[in-house]
Amino acid sequence: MPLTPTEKIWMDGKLVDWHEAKIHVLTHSLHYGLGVFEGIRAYPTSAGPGVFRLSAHIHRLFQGAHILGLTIPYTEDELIAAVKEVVRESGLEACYIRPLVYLGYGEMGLNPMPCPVNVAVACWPWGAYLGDDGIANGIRLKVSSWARHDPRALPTAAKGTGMYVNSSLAKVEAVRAGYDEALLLTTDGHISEGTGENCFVVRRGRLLTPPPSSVGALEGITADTVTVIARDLGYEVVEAPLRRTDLFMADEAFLTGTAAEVVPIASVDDRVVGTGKPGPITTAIQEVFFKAVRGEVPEYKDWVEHVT
Ligand code: PPE
Repeated sequence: MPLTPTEKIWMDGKLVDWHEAKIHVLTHSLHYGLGVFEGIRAYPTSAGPGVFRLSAHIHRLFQGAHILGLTIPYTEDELIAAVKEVVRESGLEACYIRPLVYLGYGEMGLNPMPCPVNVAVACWPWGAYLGDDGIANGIRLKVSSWARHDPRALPTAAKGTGMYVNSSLAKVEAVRAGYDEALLLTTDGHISEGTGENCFVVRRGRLLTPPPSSVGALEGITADTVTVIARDLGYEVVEAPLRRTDLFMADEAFLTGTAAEVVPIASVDDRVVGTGKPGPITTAIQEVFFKAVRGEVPEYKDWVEHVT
């Protein structure tokens, strides 16, 4: 999906033309990958674009920075305002929003402390991450030969930029082998997460998802959204350690993420999951999710944060 430029990118408090939003090649994070980012979506609502769970995403950005030892030189409210400004400037009703905190130009070497902490916020139109067909009919998933990095080696609770090398390795392997997405296991063989999504399994009417902190998965905001929706629909949702065979034996399974949204899993390692078609619980959750993000569900309207 090639990028479609929008008008402006927010860089350290200023709106810069998209094509002028440049950094020096000796930017610290470009070399060593110490940075933190977010992925947020805005959806069209009856009151203009609404940013879905904006405050929760900005809060996670600050928590990630705290974990990585980075001090963001703005408040959460200032970055919330920056996101709203960028979305307003874009004139888009629906977009993907990318706040990025990185170490800028200053010194080289592994001690990042002398470098300035810079912040940028961009947005652009981004369609279905795993394809419209994936959302409607399910995706083909492959268990990766790459293990998810151990939380003792890298703090997986932070959405750290350099940590995505692990996701990219897995994604490329899966795509080259003809699959839509990769699923990463922990080094001891438990399901962790997709390259950019959390994983849910449905068995005997119950939803199961791995406990993020023990399997090195990100605590997904979409996973939290889906958990609330599923419980409100009357389903039990539990965190449980899962292995790949739990996917083979599942009645239904799906992935969740801001970019990916809610995507049914049609097969794992060429084994059909359930009937191979999106199951009734997945479909029911998808239906409420896509209404909630558009501000169409009264009990979830606080999740939608308008930009004006
Ligand atoms: N795990 C990982 C590793 C991850 O990157 C994401 C989001 C999630 C789980 C789901 O989290 P949440 O968005 O809060 O539900 N991945 C972001 C980046 C994707 C990208 O290609 O870049 C996203 O979905 O925005």
